[in-house]
Amino acid sequence: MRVGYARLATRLVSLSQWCAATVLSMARAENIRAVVQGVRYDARSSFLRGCADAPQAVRRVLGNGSANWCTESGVDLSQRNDWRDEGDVEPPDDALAALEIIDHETAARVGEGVAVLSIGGDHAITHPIMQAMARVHREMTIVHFDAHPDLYDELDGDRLSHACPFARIMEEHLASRLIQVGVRTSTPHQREQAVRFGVDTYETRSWDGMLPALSGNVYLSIDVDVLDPAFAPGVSHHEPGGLDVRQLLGALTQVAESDCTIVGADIVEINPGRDINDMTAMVGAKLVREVLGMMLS
Ligand SMILES: [Mn+2]
Repeated sequence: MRVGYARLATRLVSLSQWCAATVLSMARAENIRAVVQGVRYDARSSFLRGCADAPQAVRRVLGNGSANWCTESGVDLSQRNDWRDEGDVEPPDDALAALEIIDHETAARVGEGVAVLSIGGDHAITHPIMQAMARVHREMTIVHFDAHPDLYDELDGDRLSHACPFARIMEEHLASRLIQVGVRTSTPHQREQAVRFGVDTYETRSWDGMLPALSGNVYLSIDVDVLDPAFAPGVSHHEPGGLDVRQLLGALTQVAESDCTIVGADIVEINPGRDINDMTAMVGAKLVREVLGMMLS
């Protein structure tokens, strides 16, 4: 029976690889340049769960008629056929199984010329997403917006916690450069980790609003708690003293105007159970529109 299972497993892997290749070639045939995926996973959250409901909350306000589908620079996403929403990835709570599924699903979507925008989920999802991205794209620069550096070696014994993804990403050399913007909670341990991994850190207390020059392949990871809780109350970890939405959009504009290619992005840690009148879901929706517009420009 063992041989039988092994053979079946091999066939399932071949089948899934064939499906992934087919999806990719279909995407190319249709000129799809960006896809959106929801990642309904919040089991690695250290404080509160609820982020798994963010993809629906963001999609609901994107489609409820309260705003149009134009980016600030005038790209009307409702008139474009070069992007599509591929629905949700719904991993089980088990960390290793979840990582494998998120990696696998992302791998089926990412390609040369096809960027993937993920709506999280807690920040743990960025590690398996980057595993999939790194098999396609070399020498990626991550621009990471967050109140927290998420560089813990482990938190409460969990090395796959949402507080650890950037330690795992840098250890596995999934990116060649990590730029962190908006950090205002770094512990002595995480400061050591930042030095160890050569992180380029722009702390909120001293940031002048400027990003360093960017080139090559860029991945954007946006934890919405980079914003002040006044502008985005619907997150698990309120950290006062954060950016306003315009400062974040200003930084994204600098990325858009630099000589780089945005190969992927995630918008994570929105917790609808903590939101007030969809304020934070609307911030998420705006970020989806702006980042999609950047991917398609
Ligand atoms: Mn955070």
